[in-house]
Amino acid sequence: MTNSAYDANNIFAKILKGEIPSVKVYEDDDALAFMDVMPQAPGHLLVIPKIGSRNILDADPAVLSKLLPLIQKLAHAVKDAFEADGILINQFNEPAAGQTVFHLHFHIIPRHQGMGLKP
Ligand code: DGP
Repeated sequence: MTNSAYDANNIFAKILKGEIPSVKVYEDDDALAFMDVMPQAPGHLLVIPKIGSRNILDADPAVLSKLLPLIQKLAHAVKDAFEADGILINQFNEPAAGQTVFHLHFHIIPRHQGMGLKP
Protein backbone atom coordinates (compact mmCIF):
# COMPACT_ATOMS: atom_id res chain seq x y z
CA MET A 1 0.00 0.00 0.00
CA THR A 2 1.11 3.59 -0.56
CA ASN A 3 1.47 6.14 2.23
CA SER A 4 -0.86 8.64 0.56
CA ALA A 5 -2.64 9.50 -2.64
CA TYR A 6 -1.16 10.82 -5.86
CA ASP A 7 -0.79 14.62 -5.82
CA ALA A 8 -1.57 15.99 -9.27
CA ASN A 9 0.44 19.13 -8.45
CA ASN A 10 3.77 17.41 -7.90
CA ILE A 11 6.83 18.79 -9.73
CA PHE A 12 6.81 16.19 -12.50
CA ALA A 13 3.07 16.64 -13.10
CA LYS A 14 3.82 20.34 -13.54
CA ILE A 15 6.59 19.50 -15.99
CA LEU A 16 4.10 17.37 -17.94
CA LYS A 17 1.63 20.28 -18.00
CA GLY A 18 4.36 22.66 -19.13
CA GLU A 19 4.10 24.72 -15.94
CA ILE A 20 7.75 24.06 -15.04
CA PRO A 21 10.47 24.03 -17.72
CA SER A 22 12.53 20.94 -18.41
CA VAL A 23 15.12 19.79 -20.91
CA LYS A 24 13.12 17.18 -22.80
CA VAL A 25 14.96 14.46 -24.66
CA TYR A 26 12.08 12.17 -25.66
CA GLU A 27 8.30 12.32 -25.68
CA ASP A 28 5.49 10.14 -26.96
CA ASP A 29 1.80 9.67 -26.08
CA ASP A 30 2.62 7.71 -22.95
CA ALA A 31 5.90 9.00 -21.55
CA LEU A 32 8.37 11.83 -21.24
CA ALA A 33 12.14 11.74 -20.67
CA PHE A 34 14.04 14.82 -19.50
CA MET A 35 17.34 15.73 -17.92
CA ASP A 36 17.60 15.46 -14.14
CA VAL A 37 18.16 18.92 -12.63
CA MET A 38 20.57 17.43 -10.05
CA PRO A 39 22.47 14.93 -12.22
CA GLN A 40 24.61 12.26 -10.59
CA ALA A 41 26.57 12.13 -13.85
CA PRO A 42 26.39 13.93 -17.20
CA GLY A 43 23.54 12.39 -19.17
CA HIS A 44 21.38 11.55 -16.13
CA LEU A 45 17.81 11.23 -17.45
CA LEU A 46 14.45 10.80 -15.80
CA VAL A 47 11.68 8.82 -17.50
CA ILE A 48 8.09 9.34 -16.39
CA PRO A 49 4.73 8.03 -17.56
CA LYS A 50 2.15 10.63 -18.52
CA ILE A 51 -0.49 8.86 -16.44
CA GLY A 52 0.00 9.85 -12.83
CA SER A 53 0.91 7.41 -10.14
CA ARG A 54 2.79 8.13 -6.94
CA ASN A 55 5.36 5.41 -7.59
CA ILE A 56 5.62 1.81 -8.73
CA LEU A 57 3.45 0.58 -5.87
CA ASP A 58 0.26 2.18 -7.20
CA ALA A 59 1.13 2.14 -10.92
CA ASP A 60 -1.11 0.45 -13.48
CA PRO A 61 0.73 -2.65 -14.79
CA ALA A 62 -0.29 -1.64 -18.31
CA VAL A 63 1.63 1.62 -17.86
CA LEU A 64 4.65 -0.24 -16.53
CA SER A 65 4.62 -2.64 -19.46
CA LYS A 66 4.93 0.27 -21.89
CA LEU A 67 7.67 1.99 -19.88
CA LEU A 68 10.25 -0.78 -19.71
CA PRO A 69 10.90 -1.07 -23.47
CA LEU A 70 11.26 2.73 -23.60
CA ILE A 71 13.71 2.67 -20.67
CA GLN A 72 15.73 0.04 -22.52
CA LYS A 73 15.78 2.18 -25.68
CA LEU A 74 16.82 5.31 -23.77
CA ALA A 75 19.46 3.37 -21.82
CA HIS A 76 21.06 2.36 -25.13
CA ALA A 77 20.88 5.96 -26.38
CA VAL A 78 22.47 7.34 -23.20
CA LYS A 79 25.14 4.63 -23.21
CA ASP A 80 26.08 5.48 -26.79
CA ALA A 81 25.86 9.28 -26.42
CA PHE A 82 27.97 9.41 -23.26
CA GLU A 83 30.27 6.51 -24.16
CA ALA A 84 29.34 4.88 -20.87
CA ASP A 85 30.67 1.54 -19.69
CA GLY A 86 27.44 0.81 -17.87
CA ILE A 87 23.99 2.18 -17.12
CA LEU A 88 22.52 2.53 -13.65
CA ILE A 89 18.71 2.48 -13.48
CA ASN A 90 17.32 3.69 -10.16
CA GLN A 91 13.74 3.86 -9.05
CA PHE A 92 12.65 4.80 -5.50
CA ASN A 93 9.34 4.19 -3.77
CA GLU A 94 8.29 6.22 -0.73
CA PRO A 95 10.48 8.45 1.46
CA ALA A 96 11.93 5.52 3.39
CA ALA A 97 13.44 4.33 0.11
CA GLY A 98 14.69 7.77 -0.94
CA GLN A 99 11.81 9.02 -3.07
CA THR A 100 11.51 12.82 -3.05
CA VAL A 101 9.23 13.52 -6.03
CA PHE A 102 5.96 11.61 -5.90
CA HIS A 103 5.28 10.91 -9.56
CA LEU A 104 6.62 7.55 -10.75
CA HIS A 105 10.04 8.00 -12.34
CA PHE A 106 13.06 6.01 -13.39
CA HIS A 107 16.59 7.40 -13.32
CA ILE A 108 18.87 6.44 -16.22
CA ILE A 109 22.46 7.22 -15.25
CA PRO A 110 25.56 6.57 -17.37
CA ARG A 111 28.45 5.04 -15.44
CA HIS A 112 32.11 4.92 -16.33
CA GLN A 113 34.53 2.27 -15.14
CA GLY A 114 36.60 3.43 -12.18
CA MET A 115 34.44 6.49 -11.44
CA GLY A 116 32.83 4.89 -8.39
CA LEU A 117 29.19 4.98 -7.40
CA LYS A 118 27.69 7.95 -5.59
CA PRO A 119 26.32 6.79 -2.21
P1 DGP B 1 13.96 10.73 -6.30
O1 DGP B 1 12.51 11.07 -5.96
O2 DGP B 1 14.82 10.46 -5.09
O3 DGP B 1 14.06 9.61 -7.29
O4 DGP B 1 14.64 12.00 -6.94
C1 DGP B 1 13.96 12.94 -7.74
C2 DGP B 1 14.89 13.48 -8.78
O5 DGP B 1 14.21 14.52 -9.46
C3 DGP B 1 16.19 14.09 -8.26
O6 DGP B 1 17.29 13.40 -8.90
C4 DGP B 1 16.17 15.53 -8.69
C5 DGP B 1 15.10 15.55 -9.76
N1 DGP B 1 14.33 16.77 -9.78
C6 DGP B 1 13.71 17.36 -8.73
N2 DGP B 1 13.07 18.47 -9.12
C7 DGP B 1 13.28 18.59 -10.45
C8 DGP B 1 12.86 19.54 -11.43
O7 DGP B 1 12.15 20.52 -11.18
N3 DGP B 1 13.29 19.32 -12.71
C9 DGP B 1 14.08 18.26 -13.04
N4 DGP B 1 14.44 18.14 -14.32
N5 DGP B 1 14.47 17.34 -12.16
C10 DGP B 1 14.08 17.51 -10.88
